[in-house]
Amino acid sequence: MPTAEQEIKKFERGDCKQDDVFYQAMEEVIYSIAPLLKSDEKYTKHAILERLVVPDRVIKFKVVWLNDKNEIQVNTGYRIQFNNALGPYKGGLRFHPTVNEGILKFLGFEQILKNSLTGLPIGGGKGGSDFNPKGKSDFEVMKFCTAFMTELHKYIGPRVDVPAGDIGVGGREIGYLFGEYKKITSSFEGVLTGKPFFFGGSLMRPEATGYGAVYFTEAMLETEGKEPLEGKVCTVSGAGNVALHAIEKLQQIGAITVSCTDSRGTLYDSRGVDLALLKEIKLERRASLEEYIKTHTDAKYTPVSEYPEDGHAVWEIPCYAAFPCATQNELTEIDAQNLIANGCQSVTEGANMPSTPEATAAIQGHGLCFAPAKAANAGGVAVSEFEMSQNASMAKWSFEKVDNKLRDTMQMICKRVALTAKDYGVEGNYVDGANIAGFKKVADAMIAEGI
Ligand code: NDP
Ligand code: 2IT
Repeated sequence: MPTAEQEIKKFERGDCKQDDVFYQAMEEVIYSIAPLLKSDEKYTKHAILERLVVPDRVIKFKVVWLNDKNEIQVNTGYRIQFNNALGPYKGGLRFHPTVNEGILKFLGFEQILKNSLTGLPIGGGKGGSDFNPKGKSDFEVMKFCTAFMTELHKYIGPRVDVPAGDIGVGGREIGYLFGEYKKITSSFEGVLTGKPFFFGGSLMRPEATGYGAVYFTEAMLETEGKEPLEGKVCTVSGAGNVALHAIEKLQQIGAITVSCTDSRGTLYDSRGVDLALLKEIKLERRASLEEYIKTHTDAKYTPVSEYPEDGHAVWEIPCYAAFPCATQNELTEIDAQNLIANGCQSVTEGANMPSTPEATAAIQGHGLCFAPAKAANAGGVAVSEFEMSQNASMAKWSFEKVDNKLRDTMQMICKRVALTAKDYGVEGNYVDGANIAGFKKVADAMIAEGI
């Protein structure tokens, strides 16, 4: 039986820097599943790893659109249909200038195992574009989304591939994308999730990822015999969909959430952040967090230029629980050491792969609870699947129903991850538990479905 090191060697990386994040995600999974591969040779016999790390298809297309000055703009669009062993391809679209094939491969690969962990019938995919929505007018965003969908519509469908939001893609963008799909195909169907509520969206989808991450953390702390979040100081990074709803749920349960960040800097308000103001600044005005200190003069704003070397100001703030909710690799080894030194007890990944491998090792090595992204942020895609269900049956579920199902799903994932870790001799290691449980279900389906 090959060791994890031997398995990794099979997938020797080339010179392509873009693929670094994909290999980072893949290597973690290969190390985690080594005990499973050792205990059952069928996974090696059926070459599951070799098949799983290659997407079913990578769709890449040109997106040409006109800006407000009637100048022609050109971007690249992608959809990576990674694996549909468990259901239609499912995963978000990211609009950000850094988007490339490597980033989308990492996100799509993670999505396969995350979606598997939810127990719902959804496969894994991801897409997006290097389009930068920042500073664009609503009309420009609409024209870009329309042009993007002109190509994308050929490849998606409610039983084929169902995209949703991610960084830079929220209700506004999903609305424009949906409108164009409807126009081209003359059909009103659940081909995208994260739609605004009044035309087919699910209640709670905007809140789902952030709320779900907090539900997962509550379940994990209880399972690990640690004190609950009530009354505790929490730090959150990011100031978008995931971060703001994590803050909202933390405040609802009585935690004191003192921070958030955006691409320009970090905000620290020791009395607890003013969420209504944050929503106005980030969601309505789409402005910088620096605006906050104009009215809250005793809060502290640290611009990115003043961050510690190889680190981030937000993780220097003492806290009981940390919630990285912005982007990949935003929590480094130095950041992890700061958290540990300041007595942090728990780290929950709201973003996808926000911790570097070195940070994860340090956090786990010091006995902190660590909730990996593919388990902790699965609430978003779970409620996306609830939206697909509602669309298929022309139903509308209440807020309470979706919230209860979300909480149950997050508690179920936590239990499954913890039990799997125990079964494979790595009790308390939620990274290994999530990877083994997620992988096993997809792998068993792939074996049953043949090559
Ligand atoms: P949003 O676009 O709503 O918000 C992203 C936030 O992170 C913004 O505050 C943004 O700053 C900041 N940010 C983005 N990129 C960077 C960067 N390179 N450096 C520093 N800050 C950055 O995205 P979401 O909240 O939806 O997504 C956040 C994370 O959660 C991502 O990792 C995403 O993949 C993951 N995720 C999202 C889900 C969802 O349902 N939306 C589900 C599961 C995971 P600024 O405001 O300046 O742009
Ligand atoms: O990373 C993710 O899970 C998402 N961006 C949400 C995917 C979805 O289909 O709702």
